[in-house]
Amino acid sequence: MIDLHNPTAATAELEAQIKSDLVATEAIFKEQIKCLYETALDDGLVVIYPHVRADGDALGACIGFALILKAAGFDVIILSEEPIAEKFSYLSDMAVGLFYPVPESIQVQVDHQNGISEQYASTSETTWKISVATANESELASTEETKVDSSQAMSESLSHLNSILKRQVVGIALDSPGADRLGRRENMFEYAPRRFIIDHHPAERQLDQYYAKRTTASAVCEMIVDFVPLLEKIAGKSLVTPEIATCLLTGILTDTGRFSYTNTTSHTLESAAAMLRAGAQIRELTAHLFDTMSPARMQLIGLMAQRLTYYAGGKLAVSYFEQNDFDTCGAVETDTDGLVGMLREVAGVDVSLLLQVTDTGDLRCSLRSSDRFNVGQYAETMGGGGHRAAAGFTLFEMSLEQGLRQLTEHLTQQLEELRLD
Ligand SMILES: [Mn+2]
Repeated sequence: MIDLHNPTAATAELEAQIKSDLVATEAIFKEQIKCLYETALDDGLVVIYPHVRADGDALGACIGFALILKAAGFDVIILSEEPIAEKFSYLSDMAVGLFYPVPESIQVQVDHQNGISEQYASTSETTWKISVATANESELASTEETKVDSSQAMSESLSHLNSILKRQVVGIALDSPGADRLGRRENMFEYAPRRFIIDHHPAERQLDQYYAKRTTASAVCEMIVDFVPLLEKIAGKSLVTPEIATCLLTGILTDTGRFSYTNTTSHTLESAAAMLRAGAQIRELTAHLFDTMSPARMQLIGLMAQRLTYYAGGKLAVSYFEQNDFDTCGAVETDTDGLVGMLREVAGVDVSLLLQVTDTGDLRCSLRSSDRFNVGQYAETMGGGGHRAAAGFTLFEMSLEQGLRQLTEHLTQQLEELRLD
């Protein structure tokens, strides 16, 4: 039964919260814009960082934002952990020359000595040292390289990355509360002379003058939609093209499950409406993002359904993927996106858990819940994070059997303690 109780009080409360959140983030956005104009207009480079395993929101926000900043006259690049997923190739087509996946073999290490942070971008054969004077943040003390041996391509990659980091005046993390979800690029972001964060995840991280956090935003793309008019005012021209609108609508659609999750608010719909007015094609996008799946994904759904087990009297649904399932099905990473949500859709299920054995033998755990159990909080206790209704974490060096046993016992106990009826 659908419970259509009178939600007047809750609605008023949420609307008031959104209103005050918007005022707070607008103040931060203005600080960010001021900083961009003060530091990044001439030779500086703005470097945008999506989180690892970037999803539709991270990619849509990074590419949309990069195009907006470029239109406003800034030099900008997106440093990504991995190449763009096939499903989002229409986004990368818009960002030719702006999107740079850091080659997998490159690591950046940092040493602190006498106020100098030394970054080492290295592969197994080569180490390049990039010295940055933190005392005078805008100035590079020296750059030297210790080159042992490397292929031409790798040497070019290192030199490219080197020049990006040397010119970086502002680093911007989107859809991630800072460095902790940036993987190998953590140091590159942390040592940007100025760091912006635009994010909608609840996080413990200390707020600062350039950290815009709005947990009432369905997606970071929704936040970028609010950023644009402030920048347009200073730039003195309109900046949103149909392409940019498509990027930003992508994140709103994917993070709200096309306007169906509890994070969908009146402001979300207004933001989406603004993108439609700017030329985003909603039917093409939803058809591509939601109504099309690879044969491999259908095979994975079959495996997931076969292995599905219920616990806690049907309130907990659990399934898993083994390491060789991907090869067997010919699947790629994105083929599992959202599958854990499908388990949650079974009538009576409050929490769903999907385990996946990774290439490195770790256990990736994804959780979804009805709004009666906070999986974000649970994931945090396991070293991960997320939202109330969608979260995840990784158990390192744990076998599938062990992980299944521990997590189902733990979650069953917690669900039973809640005494949901
Ligand atoms: Mn997001």
